[in-house]
This record gives sequence, structure tokens and C-alpha cells, in this order.
Amino acid sequence: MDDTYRYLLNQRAERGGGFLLLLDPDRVPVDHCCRLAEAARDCGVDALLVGTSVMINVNFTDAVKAIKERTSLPVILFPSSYGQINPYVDAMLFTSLLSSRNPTYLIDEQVKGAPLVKRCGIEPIPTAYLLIESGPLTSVQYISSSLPIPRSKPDIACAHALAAQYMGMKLVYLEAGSGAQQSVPLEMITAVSHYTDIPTLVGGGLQSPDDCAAAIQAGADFVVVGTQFEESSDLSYLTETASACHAKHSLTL
Ligand code: 1GP
Repeated sequence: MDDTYRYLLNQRAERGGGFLLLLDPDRVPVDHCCRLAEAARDCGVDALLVGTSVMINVNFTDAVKAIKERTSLPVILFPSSYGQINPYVDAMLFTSLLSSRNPTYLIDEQVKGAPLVKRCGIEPIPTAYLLIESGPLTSVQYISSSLPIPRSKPDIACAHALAAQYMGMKLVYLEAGSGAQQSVPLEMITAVSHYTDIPTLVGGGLQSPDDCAAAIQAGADFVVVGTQFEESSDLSYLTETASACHAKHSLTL
């Protein structure tokens, strides 16, 4: 039942860090997402995340099906709404926006989505989603009507992450927001990873392989990158980014 979660933990243990490529088929042409999906495994990507903050353009379910058909990597749904749940994913970050005090994203979306997850046979991975202050207002802050955790307050992030652990969640996602001006502070990543026992994902505003390597060195278990590959088909850059997240590989190069 927890095949994808175990797979992620194994990848992280074997490679010294994990790289999750985020594909947003609503913002990016589906053909481009499919090309990346096809190349991802050979480039060293550990798994694909699919999701979008607002559905405007495509039939999301058809787009996810097309992506899934192009890869043997696990495809993990990272939805902003229960309306994105579909049967073509292997697993789903079953997130609760714990940094918010807005009940819609703390519990309401989850109640609406849970029966769909069960019906579709998707592996739910309970995930605490924490928004971190990152400069100008991000889409996710705006859509969720919630305040991010101040970037100079790692202790507040730690308290949220520990609460998530005590509630049985399996991942903590420190999120600066897609295209964020500033990524999650390294001190905060280190503080959270030392303070809790559950693996951390870090994403938002990571702009280079060096940024990704720094997040992993600071204590992130997995790094999530989306925007950098929305327009680029540079597969050597994708390989370089994946390898920067795999601390064991970088140390042996
Ligand atoms: C957004 O953390 C992800 O939810 C990825 O962010 O698009 O800035 O890489 P970027």
C-alpha cells in the first residue's frame, strides 16, 4: 500500500537525496511535459510530481494520463484542489496546509478528496504543507488566503513540523511557492530536519543545481523543481540538477 513512499525513502537512502520534477500541464504545453517525462528516468529524476495551482487551460486528467504513459517513474499527484484527483497517478501528496488557519485547505478539501482517492486506488502520502515567506505574494499564498511562516522564524517551522510528526504525517514540505523570489532559508531546512524525524521536501524558487545541492546539504531529503524546466528542454541541465540532489553521487564525482 505504501509502495511509492517506500520507493522514495529507498531512493533517498541510496542516492543521498532525492529529486522530484514538478510538471504543471496547465501552465506548460502537454507535449513539453511528455518530453520531460520520457527523459526523466535517464536524467536521474527520482519521481514526477504533477499538479497545478489553478486549472485554466487543459483537461488535467487527460494530461496526467499522457504523462503517465511516457514514464516508468512513479507519478505523484500534488494537487491544489480535490478536483485534480484522477486514477492515472501512483500516489498523491495528501497534503494539509498546516501553516494556514484556513479550514478549507486544512481539512475541507481533504474530506472531499478522500473518497475519490479510495475509489481511484491511489496511495495517499500524508504530507504537512508549510508555506514559507519568500518575497512578493505567491500564487499559493493568494489562492489559500493564508500567511506564510516568517523566514526568520525557524522555530515556528519546527513547531509545525513536529506537530505534523505527532499527527502521523509522513513528509514535511517546506514550500517557498512556485517561482518564488527567495527559496526556503537553509537555516530553516537544517532546523526542521534536526528537530523532526520525518523526511523533508523543499521547493520553490530553486534556480540552479547549486541551489538544489545547498538545500540537500542543509538537510532536505528531497528537492522539488518546476519553473526551471517549464521552458527548457535542456536534458543535460536536468541531469546536472538531478545529480546535484544526489549527494552521494556528487561526493564521488
Ligand atoms: C512549487 O515547490 C514547487 O510548488 C516548485 O517550485 O516552480 O519555483 O521550482 P518552482
